[in-house]
Amino acid sequence: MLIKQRKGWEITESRVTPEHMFLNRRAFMGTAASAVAVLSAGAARAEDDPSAGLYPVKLNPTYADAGRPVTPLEINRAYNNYYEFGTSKQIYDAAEALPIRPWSVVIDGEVEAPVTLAIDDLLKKVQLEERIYRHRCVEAWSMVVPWTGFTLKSLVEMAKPKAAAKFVRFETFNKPEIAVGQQPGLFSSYPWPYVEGLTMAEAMNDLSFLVTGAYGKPLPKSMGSPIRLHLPWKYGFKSIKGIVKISFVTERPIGMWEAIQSSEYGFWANVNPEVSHPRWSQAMEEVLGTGERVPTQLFNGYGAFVAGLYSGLENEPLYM
Ligand SMILES: Nc1nc2c(c(=O)[nH]1)N[C@H]1C(S)=C(S)[C@@H](COP(=O)(O)O)O[C@H]1N2
Ligand SMILES: [Mo]
Repeated sequence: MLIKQRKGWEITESRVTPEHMFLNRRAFMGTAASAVAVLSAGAARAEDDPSAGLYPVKLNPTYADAGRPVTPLEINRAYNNYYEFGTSKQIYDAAEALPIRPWSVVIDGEVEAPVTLAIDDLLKKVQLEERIYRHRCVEAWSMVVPWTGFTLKSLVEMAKPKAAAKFVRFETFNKPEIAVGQQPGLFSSYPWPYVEGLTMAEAMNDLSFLVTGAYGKPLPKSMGSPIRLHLPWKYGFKSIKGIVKISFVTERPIGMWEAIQSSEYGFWANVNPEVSHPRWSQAMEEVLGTGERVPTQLFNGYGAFVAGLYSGLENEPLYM
C-alpha cells in the first residue's frame, strides 16, 4: 500500500525567513552579544575563500523548510561548540587562526583506491546543493541552518568501499600550534584529534550531509570550514567539523566524547526526548535566537527518513 504522507519538514508554505528579515535584535543581543564585534571582519574574510564563487547554489525542495525560521547567521556563527578552540561558545576569533588552504582530505581504509584530495578538487567532483536542517545539540539547544554541501552517500560511492567496510570514521585536524584547545595543559587529557563515526547504512542515508557552506556562502571557520558533517537526526556532537580524514573501517569507531565519557555520550546519539542525559532532561530545547523552548522530537523530527536504520537494534543504547 502506497500512501503519500507529507513528512514534518515538507511543509508547503515556506516559513523560512531570510536572515536579514528575521533578525530579532533583542534575542540576538541576549544570545550572542560578542557576535557584533566580529561581523564586519568575518564578511571581509569570507571573500578571500577561493571557493566563494561556487555559492549560492540551488535549494533542494525536499529540505526547503525546517518548520521553524532559519537561525540568523550572526547568531549561528558566533555561538559554537568547537573544543579545539576553547570550551566557551565564543570561539569565533580563535577559529579564525585556522588556515583553510591548502587543505586536503584523506580517503582511506577499506577502499579500492585510497586518495588524498585537495578541498578545491573535491569541490569540483561533487554536486553542491542547499538544505535547511534543524540542528539539536545534546546540551538542549537547537538552531535551523541553511547548509550547502553534498551527500555523504555521493562521497562513499566515489570512494568505492570494499565489502569489508562496515563503518565510516571521520577525523578532525590536529594542530596544537594553532588550536588552543589542543595545546598541552589545557585539555591534555582529551584524546585529540576529534573523531566520530557512522555505520555504512547511516552514511548512505540521504540525510547524511557533508557541509562546505552555509547561508549561501563558504562555511565560516567557527562552523567547521572548510568541510564538516551534519547529521540532523543525531545530537550535534556527531556532526564533526574541520575534517581531514574519512576512513572506511571494519571496527566501530570510538568518538572523542565517547572516549572521554562513555556513560554520557555513545556511538548512536540519536535524538530522543524520552531518554535523559544523565545530568539533564532532553524533553525540551531552547531554539536559539527566538527565546522559545519547544518540545524535542524523536530523531529530531527526521524519523520518516531514519527510523528504519535501527530496526533490530532495540537493545543497543541508540539514544545517548
Ligand atoms: N571537531 C569538532 N567538531 C565538532 C565539535 C567540536 O568540538 N570539535 N562540537 C560538536 C558539537 S557538540 C556541536 S553542537 C556542533 C556545533 O556546530 P555549530 O557550532 O556549527 O553549531 O559541532 C560538533 N562538531
Ligand atoms: Mo553539541
